[in-house]
Amino acid sequence: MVRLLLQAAVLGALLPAGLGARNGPQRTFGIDYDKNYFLKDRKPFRYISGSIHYSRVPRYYWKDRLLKMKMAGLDAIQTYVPWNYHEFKPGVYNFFNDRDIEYFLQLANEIGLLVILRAGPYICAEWDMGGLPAWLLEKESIVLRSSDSDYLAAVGRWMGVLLPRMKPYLYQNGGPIIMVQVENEYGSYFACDYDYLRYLQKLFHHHLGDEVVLFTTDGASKSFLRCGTLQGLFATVDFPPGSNVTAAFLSQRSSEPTGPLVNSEFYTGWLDHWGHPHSVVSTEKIAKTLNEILAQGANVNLYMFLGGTNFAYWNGANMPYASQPTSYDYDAPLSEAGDLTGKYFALREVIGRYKPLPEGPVPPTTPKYAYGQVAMEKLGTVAELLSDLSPSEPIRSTYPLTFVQLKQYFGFVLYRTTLPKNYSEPTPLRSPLNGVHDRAYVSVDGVAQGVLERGKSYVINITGKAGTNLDVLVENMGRVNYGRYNNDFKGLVSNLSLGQVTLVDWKIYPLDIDSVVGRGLNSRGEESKTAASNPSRYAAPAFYIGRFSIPSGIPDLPQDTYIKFPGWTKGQIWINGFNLGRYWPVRGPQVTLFVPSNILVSSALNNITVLELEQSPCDIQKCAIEFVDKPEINATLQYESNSQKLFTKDLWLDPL
Ligand code: 6DJ
Repeated sequence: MVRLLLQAAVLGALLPAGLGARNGPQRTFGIDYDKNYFLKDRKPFRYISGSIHYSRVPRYYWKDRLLKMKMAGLDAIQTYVPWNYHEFKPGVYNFFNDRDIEYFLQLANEIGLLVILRAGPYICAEWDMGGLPAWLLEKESIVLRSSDSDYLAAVGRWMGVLLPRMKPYLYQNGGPIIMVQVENEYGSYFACDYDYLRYLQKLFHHHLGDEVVLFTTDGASKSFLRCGTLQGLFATVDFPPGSNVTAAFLSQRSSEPTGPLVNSEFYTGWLDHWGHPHSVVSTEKIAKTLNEILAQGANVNLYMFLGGTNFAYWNGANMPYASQPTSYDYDAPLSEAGDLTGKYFALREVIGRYKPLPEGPVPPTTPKYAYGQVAMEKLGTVAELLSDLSPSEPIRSTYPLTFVQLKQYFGFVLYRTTLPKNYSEPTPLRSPLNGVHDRAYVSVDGVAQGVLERGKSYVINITGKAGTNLDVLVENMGRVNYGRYNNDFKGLVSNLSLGQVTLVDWKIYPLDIDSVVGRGLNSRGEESKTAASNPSRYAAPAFYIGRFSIPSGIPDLPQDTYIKFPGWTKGQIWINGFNLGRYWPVRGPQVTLFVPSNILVSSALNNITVLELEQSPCDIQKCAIEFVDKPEINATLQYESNSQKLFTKDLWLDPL
């Protein structure tokens, strides 16, 4: 039986430039179930692919990274489409600039890379809420990734926007997309809802046509495949280096008795969490297993070939709650900054044993520049700048509201109430139900008192006078991206108590920091009182600014760089309004942040804005941040005692 695509290639007139213009025989892609391989243009085909997520690489660098992937000998790239990256609010879509997936597909096509599209709606991927938009949680009881009618309606609307945009890029229509993945590791999810998978299958075919090859990916064991697969969706598996390759593919055979063998995620490294050691996977181990996979004639996707960066607030988290850092370097063959590594050349060599490598030079690693120190000065605390950061009247509520209730999905919200009486003795401020999602910076009358942290710190002692402001600035550190706790509400999701009293009558200030920083945050002109009055290790969350120019007379500047935070503790940083992400050098393992050159300007001063949440060096001395030319994402710090156990591959056998 040969299921072959016979889509007529007559859509040329409807297609974007460069696609579909080919005359000649029809382009087809399909599966030969008798001969255990794919068929591309009716000929046997096996792919070697690599993952790159366009949402983790600035558009400016897409071409460079894709070229390097092509030169490694890859036939294809695999990318996820993060729904929440494109539909920030219901019905408001963004496909521009760094979100211009169609341009990314055109580049891949021009470079001669095929594309395996992982369209979601759920993607996992260490991405906020596994790519699902947080606004889905406006229906509090929604069962995500199931046939919950509101969930399906939202999925239907989104796919009705996304998939018609993707259709011209299907291989049979002259584009690079050979296969489209439905959902992601659905067999690891508790719901096991076949109606949901059937709904997606129908929806995808409706928008993409009947010929498109749809597939699923699940952990390589029968138990995962049971709920992850469906008749008509081609079942593939994922497994790490060091696996018994034959046994892993046998598990695929339990769902697909014939057809090509496919490992859709062969791990070149692994993910990180703040406070846990940086993951490193040995090149030898990867090369050995990759060789075994290729020797079996199997298809493979290297996850990640280039990990990139969780800019802004896009990182996800795992349970027990541990959020992922800004870097998604993944110890991949191309580094976060796109640098060529020893792993790149070793894997290229293995690939070269099985197919001719493209001729010509591999694009070189982009140079990095150490711009040096930039003096920073304090602008004011969040409380002092509140009228800029939250210009509307605060929302008043007896009990705290969540981010979703406030329709603010990312970043920071300030919850303010007043002390009901005098607390001259230290009194416990408690989050009895672990309801701080995810970190709260507490001040009384502008003086920092300490930090509450989800899963870690539920109580701090505070003092203060009746009627003074108790400010609780809550940071969303990224929504859980894997397992049954995806519906991750943020903010104060349950009450706080002070002594025996439940705190009530909150004024809630949603903070639109990104827009304000984009326009330029100005000093209130008041002297900050926090520094002098509080000698503790915390200071009230505050903004700092600095400026620097790109040196003149040096060719090829601006270049990429890394930013370091000597003496700083934890916060968020923007350069020229671009949100680079979170820094937390005291927790590690990531110490420097990648700064791509495209956000820097040489024609004017570059503006740096830092929101330091705990303690900056500025209160005690002159302070600076520093641009260096080497990344540090593997710092040796004091790690948590259970750090080795968190979310290792052993969990494959024990889904959350
Ligand atoms: O498909 C998932 C990827 O997006 C598979 N995977 C990767 C990425 O999240 S952790 C890293 C993971 N799955 C969870 C397995 C638990 C050990």
